[in-house]
Amino acid sequence: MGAALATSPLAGETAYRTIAGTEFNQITAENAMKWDATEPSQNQFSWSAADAIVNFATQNGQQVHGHTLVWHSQTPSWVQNLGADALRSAMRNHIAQVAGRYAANPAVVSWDVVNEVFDDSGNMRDSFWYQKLGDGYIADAFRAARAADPDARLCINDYNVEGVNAKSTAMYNLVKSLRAQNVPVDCVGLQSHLAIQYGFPGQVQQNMQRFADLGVEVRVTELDIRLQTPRDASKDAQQATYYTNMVNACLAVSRCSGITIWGFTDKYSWVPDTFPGQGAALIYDEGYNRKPAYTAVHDALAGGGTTPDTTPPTVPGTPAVSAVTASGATLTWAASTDNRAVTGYDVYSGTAKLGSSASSSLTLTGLSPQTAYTVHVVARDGARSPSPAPRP
Ligand code: 9MR
Repeated sequence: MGAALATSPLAGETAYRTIAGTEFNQITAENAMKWDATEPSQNQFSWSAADAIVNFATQNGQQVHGHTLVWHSQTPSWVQNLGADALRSAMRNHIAQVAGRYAANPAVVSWDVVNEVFDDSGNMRDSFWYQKLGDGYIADAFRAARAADPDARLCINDYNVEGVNAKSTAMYNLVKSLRAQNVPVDCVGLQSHLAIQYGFPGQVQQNMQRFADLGVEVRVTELDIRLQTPRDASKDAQQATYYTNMVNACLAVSRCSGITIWGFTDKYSWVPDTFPGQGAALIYDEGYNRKPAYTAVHDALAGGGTTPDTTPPTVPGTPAVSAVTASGATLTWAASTDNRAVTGYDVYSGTAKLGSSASSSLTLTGLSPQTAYTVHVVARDGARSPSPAPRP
């Protein structure tokens, strides 16, 4: 269980240091290991903030996930202004110096080698890296990182790749193709900057599993779940459910190696600056009090450990049908409840599964025209114990 840490409160606030040092066993530098922090001018390296993170982890028996070697953002203009050959050399040198500095340090176990190489549609991002070097910079960066730190797990990291969607499928295809070319990609980071008003992404567990089936580790690397401020009890509860869902998805996939929250206190979060009117995305409030989201994460982890979950979800409500077309229909049902969390629903006709949904509604397509269907809905929880006796 990890957290991203910010340099200034880590240096100056006792409450921040205490929670950061005791509640998490892995940390990520929120900004201190990025290119603008570590190599602000060419070949002039600045290690103080990055070292502070690594030293803090060492003092507290924690691991460090390095973030990030090659990114289009927070990269100084001197890098962006280089020509192709000089850019390639600067990238290799940066990776050699930054990953190399901590290669012998047992605390530093992994690196985000490249970050956010896709645009929002799942095409290659038209960054200065791509414009000058083509997509070959990705394989090149991984090989340089392997050479710099042969023992570190090397990751590719991105946002909006949590569920099954066009962008995560592009990521899947890239990782598959890199590994087929023996490029040393060991893990995929699902950033997971979620928002309760946009719904929980569909098929997170299935998405993690398809990456796992390629032989790579998966990690939730930057989890936060924002809402439209101010908080209230109902938003807090929905946020807590989303945290539970994310932890349960990871627990259900053996190659999901952990979860890092992007911060831990609402006092320090990138969200309000980037999305005005939104925030409160983390598990502690601004006064370092635990929120329902904290309890959700804690209980999901405890439940996934020594105590098996033997309580199935309650039976979902009878599905109501609407929007009937020649070959489709929408089903909606009253949600199940569960002692931990409902993770999804499956819709059956007899023994045939017609579809699955993360929410209490599903639009069926591809049905036979002029045909009556009798369907029932089954709820699932994180232990994958289905709800009792399907209800027609
Ligand atoms: O949280 C980081 C914030 O303090 C920085 O100003 C910002 C600059 O781009 O980067 C934030 O962290 C990002 C992370 O490095 C990569 N994924 C998205 C994160 C949120 O923007």
